[in-house]
Amino acid sequence: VEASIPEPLREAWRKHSAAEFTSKDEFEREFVRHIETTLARSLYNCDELAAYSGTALAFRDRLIIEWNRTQQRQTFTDQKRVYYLSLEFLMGRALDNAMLNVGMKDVARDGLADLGFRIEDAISQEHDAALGNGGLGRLAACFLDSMATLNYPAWGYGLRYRYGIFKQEIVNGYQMEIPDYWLDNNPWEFPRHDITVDIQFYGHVRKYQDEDGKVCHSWEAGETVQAVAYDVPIPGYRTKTTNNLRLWSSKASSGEFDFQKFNAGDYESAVADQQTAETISAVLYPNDNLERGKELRLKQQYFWCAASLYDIVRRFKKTNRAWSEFPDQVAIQLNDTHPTLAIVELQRILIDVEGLEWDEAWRIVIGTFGYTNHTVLPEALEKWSVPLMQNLLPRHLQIIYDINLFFLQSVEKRFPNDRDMLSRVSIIEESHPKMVRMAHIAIIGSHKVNGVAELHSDLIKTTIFKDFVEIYGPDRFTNVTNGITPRRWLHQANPALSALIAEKLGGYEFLTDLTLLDKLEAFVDDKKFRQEWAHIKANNKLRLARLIKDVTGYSVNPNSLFDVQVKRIHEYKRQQLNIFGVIHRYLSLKAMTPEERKKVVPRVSIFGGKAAPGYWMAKSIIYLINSVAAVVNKDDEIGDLLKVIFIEDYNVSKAEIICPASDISEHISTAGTEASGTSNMKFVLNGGLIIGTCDGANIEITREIGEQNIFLFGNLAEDVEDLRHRHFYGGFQLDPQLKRVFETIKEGTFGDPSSFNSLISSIEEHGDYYLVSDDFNSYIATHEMVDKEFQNQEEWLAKSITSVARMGFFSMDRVTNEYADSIWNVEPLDIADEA
Ligand code: CR6
Repeated sequence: VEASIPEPLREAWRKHSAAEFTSKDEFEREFVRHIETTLARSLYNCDELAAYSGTALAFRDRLIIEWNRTQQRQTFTDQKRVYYLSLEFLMGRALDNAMLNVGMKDVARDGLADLGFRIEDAISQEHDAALGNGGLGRLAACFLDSMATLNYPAWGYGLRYRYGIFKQEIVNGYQMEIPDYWLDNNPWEFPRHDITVDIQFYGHVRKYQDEDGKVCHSWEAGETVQAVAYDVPIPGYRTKTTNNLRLWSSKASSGEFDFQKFNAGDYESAVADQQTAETISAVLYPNDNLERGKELRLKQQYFWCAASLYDIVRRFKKTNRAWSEFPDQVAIQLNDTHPTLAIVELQRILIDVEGLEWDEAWRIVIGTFGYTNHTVLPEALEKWSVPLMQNLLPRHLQIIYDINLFFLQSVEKRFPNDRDMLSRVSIIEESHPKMVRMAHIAIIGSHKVNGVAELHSDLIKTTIFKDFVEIYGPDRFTNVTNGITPRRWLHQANPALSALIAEKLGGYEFLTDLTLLDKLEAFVDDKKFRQEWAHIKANNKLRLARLIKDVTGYSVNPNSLFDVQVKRIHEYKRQQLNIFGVIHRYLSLKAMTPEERKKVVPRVSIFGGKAAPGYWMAKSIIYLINSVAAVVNKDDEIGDLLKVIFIEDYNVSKAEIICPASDISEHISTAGTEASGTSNMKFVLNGGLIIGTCDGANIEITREIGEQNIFLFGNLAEDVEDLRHRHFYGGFQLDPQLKRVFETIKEGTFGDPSSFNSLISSIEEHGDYYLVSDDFNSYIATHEMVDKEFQNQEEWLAKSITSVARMGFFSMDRVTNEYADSIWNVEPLDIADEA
């Protein structure tokens, strides 16, 4: 507040306050000014990258003006805010999104044309902000877009990784990982060197008595690292609200200790300390649905939670309210268990620093937090070893033990003599070493726990968290089915389709009320509309065919059926089922007469996705796909009838080209393993049909669009356990068609068969945990139906249009409103109604 200018001097400020460009001419002026001053270039020296930067800087100025107004207004009205804590924000590119949200893309296009550039070329210069692995990180990004669009006072908090998810290169069929250094030329962040927090690690706990004789605890640091804030403005679509994403970067703290070393002439070691501190926010862990328990990861988690909470508490304290009002002012959502330490940290601040009594503090904590679970896979449930935690966060471990003690005492009272129950729900797993179960802290310390699709939310209540439902009753648990932002995933990715829909519905209101799409059903039988719809899909396929040519060198026939599976490579997502199916198709084609082949629908099987660098099975799946591609794509007898494509380095900006171009996409996880999936929604919203299992959000998509519009196959979640059991005890029968596929691989048709041994033996010999063999027959049969139905283009188009019309439910805006009403209890604040 000392930095605030006194009232008599403010007139001069107001007179010169920054203004937004509002016309093409003003945009051009801003663009040229940035090129000539900020970038120190000129019209003799302006390439496409500079044109991108100039455009981005012009738009950034607009965003930051709105950002300032939004923050001032939110502070002034002082109502409840939401804080979304996520270790991942998979944002993708920002410029196109900013232009569309602000409503100035046409202005920029014309302005750039005047100055000698194509807007598409400028847009494609931008490096993706890829601070996430997959669906979880992308969900966080969709949240930010939606919260701003709906005018919720909301902040995201995350880590400013120097390296995002690695860049994938395919070399001789194998995945190689290249570091993703993305921060050069990133105009979207504002360093806030004045907003720093000292974060402590290690050390010990000092117990003392205060003047009143109360026993207190103080955590004496062993090491201190500084967190520096970097702010990223988040514009809403056609609203003045511009929210904030605050990312923390680590730096050596300028404490005494370093200076002592420095003065003692130990320059090198002072620099080494600096580097150690900087490694905390250096790199995103590249695992999706897997936790590996590395100390640096725990350091990242605490660093980010502690900095964010310090910031949130500081903001709350400025309001001079009583602590009991904290949950009326602050809602914190935990994106998975990664930020669970925030629960412990808030309790620590309240009792150790602010001097509250335990019970009062704990009521505040529970009122503040909500926890979203994103998986039931056991290998993804976070556990930290007690010795590790003891060493790194000694005071937090004590508090965790106290939380556990009080919790177990209350359970004991309700369920006397049930020792098994106590050991099952305890925060501490009595293993060697003992482990802290983070999900248990997250459940005990939150007022709401939600899953991300109906089946998934049911599963967590009946399996992994069953005991907690007994303890707390069903009200603490709820479902909020995931969604996607239609701004990026329809309007931005598929402008032609968005324009066609707008033409039919009389405007773009559907982008902020996606249920309006249902009006499209009235046009399903409209011949001309169908043709236009088909034409847009054909163009999108051409655009993808160009991308494929660019990145793989293969030419594909754009009239083929485009069959797409793009997502992280994982055994549970079953890309192996897909590629075995492709081999089966290849064998069938080879066995056909030329006459029979004439009736075949040509197909392009398109794959994309990254494997975690240490996940060997996933890497051999990629290698198999590329090995099959190498054989099939040069088989002249087969020609266009089958092509296999692996698009390297699948990311958000590639997804924007791929999703609008699919005829059919694959969402084929073993039933009960995919919590929700969100790309399924993106493909259907863009007029692609899907083939899928009864898993995650596929089930609700089916309910919304109708089962005649989706290709479902495979065993149900309720039968999975039984089947797995039978594989081990009743013997295992390999599906005969899959057997033929395996024989072909073993004969060396796709190169040295030993490369694929573990892939095959996991099914043939090791219990086929993911039920590839059980589902193979129905998978193949369903693909035959796909071929058949694709030949009836009119019917296919009707399905495509009807499905899009019924996708309103999957808007992220519905999701955000549900969280706001049932978990956060926050209201929107439209800054346009300024007093
Ligand atoms: N991997 C789920 O697996 C879900 C997203 C977002 C995932 C996926 O089905 O759609 O979260 N889970 O809710 C985790 O990351 C733990 C994912 O992206």
